[in-house]
Amino acid sequence: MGHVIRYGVCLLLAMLCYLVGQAEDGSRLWLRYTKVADREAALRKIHCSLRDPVANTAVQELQHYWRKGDVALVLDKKWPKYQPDGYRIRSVAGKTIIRAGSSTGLLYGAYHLLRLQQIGNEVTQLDIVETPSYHLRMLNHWDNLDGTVERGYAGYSLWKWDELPAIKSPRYVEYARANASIGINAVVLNNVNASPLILRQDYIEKVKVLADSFRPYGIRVFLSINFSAPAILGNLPDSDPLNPAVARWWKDKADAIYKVIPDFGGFLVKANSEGQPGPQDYGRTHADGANMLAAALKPHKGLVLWRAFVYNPSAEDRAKQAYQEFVPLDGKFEDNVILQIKNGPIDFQPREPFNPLFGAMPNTSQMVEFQITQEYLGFSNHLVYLAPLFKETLDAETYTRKEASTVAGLTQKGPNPRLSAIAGVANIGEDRNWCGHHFAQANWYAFGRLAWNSGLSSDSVAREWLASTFSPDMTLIAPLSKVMLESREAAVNYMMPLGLHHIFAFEHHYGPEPWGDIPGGRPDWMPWYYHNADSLGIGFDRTASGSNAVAQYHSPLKEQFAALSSCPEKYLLWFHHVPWNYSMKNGRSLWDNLCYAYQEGVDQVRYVQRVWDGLEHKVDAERFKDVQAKLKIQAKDAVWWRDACLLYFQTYSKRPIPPTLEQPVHRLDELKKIKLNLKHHN
Ligand code: BDP
Repeated sequence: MGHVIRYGVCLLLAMLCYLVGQAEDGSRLWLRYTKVADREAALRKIHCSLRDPVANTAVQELQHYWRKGDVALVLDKKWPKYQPDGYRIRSVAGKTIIRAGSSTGLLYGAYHLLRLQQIGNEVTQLDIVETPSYHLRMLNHWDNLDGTVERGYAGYSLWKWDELPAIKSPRYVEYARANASIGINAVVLNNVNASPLILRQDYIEKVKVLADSFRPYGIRVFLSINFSAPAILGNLPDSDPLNPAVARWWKDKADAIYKVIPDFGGFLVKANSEGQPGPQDYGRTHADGANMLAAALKPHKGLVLWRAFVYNPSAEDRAKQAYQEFVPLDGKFEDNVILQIKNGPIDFQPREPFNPLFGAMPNTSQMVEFQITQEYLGFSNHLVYLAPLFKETLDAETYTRKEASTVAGLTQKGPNPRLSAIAGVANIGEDRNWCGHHFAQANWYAFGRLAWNSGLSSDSVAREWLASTFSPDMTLIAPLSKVMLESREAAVNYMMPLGLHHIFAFEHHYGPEPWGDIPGGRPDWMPWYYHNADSLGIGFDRTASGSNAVAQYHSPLKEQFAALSSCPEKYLLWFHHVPWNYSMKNGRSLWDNLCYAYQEGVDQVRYVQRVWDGLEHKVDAERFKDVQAKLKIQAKDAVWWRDACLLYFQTYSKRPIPPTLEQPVHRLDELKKIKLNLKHHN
């Protein structure tokens, strides 16, 4: 009898697991292919001309999920050598042929086919050629060794350092597969604020297990390093890059890593930035530091990704400092060093002009770093689709050379045409739906797709993602792609319109705190430093009468940004301190425009809510409810932002909020009391 009961319980549990496994918890991301039944599979052939772990993955994926006839995967020896990830897909006599110069190209071709099938596209008359925009399409994880994630809003880290190397979570492979399906081929595993421990031999053994799990999906592993590791781990007296013992230590370390991870990618370095150690601790330059590491990695074809995110608490405008520090070093970096530059000159704000470093160092390889995790965009509570933000930077014209001088062009065709890269700070954690918000998955997806093809439109990527993740039903895609496309502008409106920036609450960066001040604290960490509101007006004067940051841009941009009349209004308060009564292009005063913008942001979020509510019968109940609940938070937050900013700025402008607009529902003194207890893991 006991047996029977136990058997019954087991059966019940198994059924439950099955049901839970099938539940729409978002864990399947955009990969909702349905498996081909064995009998159907036997009717078509998937043939491949080479065998290696990556090619085997391609074959396996097609075998499991492709239902439209035979496929031949063919290695093309004549494929251009420096575009190994490209492929051609052709339909020939009822068969589909994927040709590529490498097994990774075949894998990407296979995922392309599966995507077309999934979103319901025609797949029998294909002739497609694809070459990726960037060689290295990478995610940067800001994951700490204690399992927390800096600026992570989807739970703890996916990497279980305590369990590794013995236990291999099945999610390592699921993660790799999701990345490969959108073309991501490199990942930095750990936080740029790096613990030196990651380089200890026992950690390298753990990293090896992750690298082994990712390799069949064409993904290489990189590590963030701590510049003081030789002193801390190696017991050397210092970590001076010109000390031969230090250089030796790094060389030995690189050799030890490559011994267990032969395709290791290299090091990402945050040096002399926000308290991190670096070469300047010893009077050396960033180039000295980067080149010393480059020499250690070079024999193994490894790379150094050196971050340009540097600024000191000085009298100089923070927005100018990276340029001042790095431009004089142009041409001094080894050819396996890439300068990794945040999209804007401050710090992943809802909107920034592009970083003027792009194009200002013609003899140095440069790459863009975006933030996919929404540190400054409502964490995983707000629906903000980031493709338009990514595109805004990539498509920005820098005027720094005759051809290909957009940020995308410069980073794709730099001084070393065989080496181009792009990075996004991941928004992934151990949450069932990976990213905290179902729609945040779209930002992981969009980053990958744009890294693959920066020419894609935000709209087409949104539609593709919606079709794969929810349904190819146009009555769902049309309204949702529209709200996704507007969602970033909505966030700018309810947080920081017209070029305002960095008026977040201190440390956690979630809500508004334009009044924020910590007596004695670093000015460049205080909101007033950025908004400069006073009785006359608001905004940061970066023209010649102020910090003159405009001068870092190339003509005609510098003149355009410098003149109030020609400065794009979306950057107005970024570059100018503008009188409250300044008459804007629409004839209204600056103050009234601010009021309208904040209200528009609030209205836009309410519109998203209405659209979403109208789709209840087209979306599974679980995801419908999750998103609905998050939208409620977002709508409330938008009102909070509007009220906090307008009420606070009003203490300077002394002007009424136009009576045609919704009036604040909060009181400033109450808003000032809000202190969220959100942790910031450093
Ligand atoms: C800032 C984050 C901080 C990061 C830093 C960086 O607030 O947590 O360490 O960027 O990129 O935006 O290094």
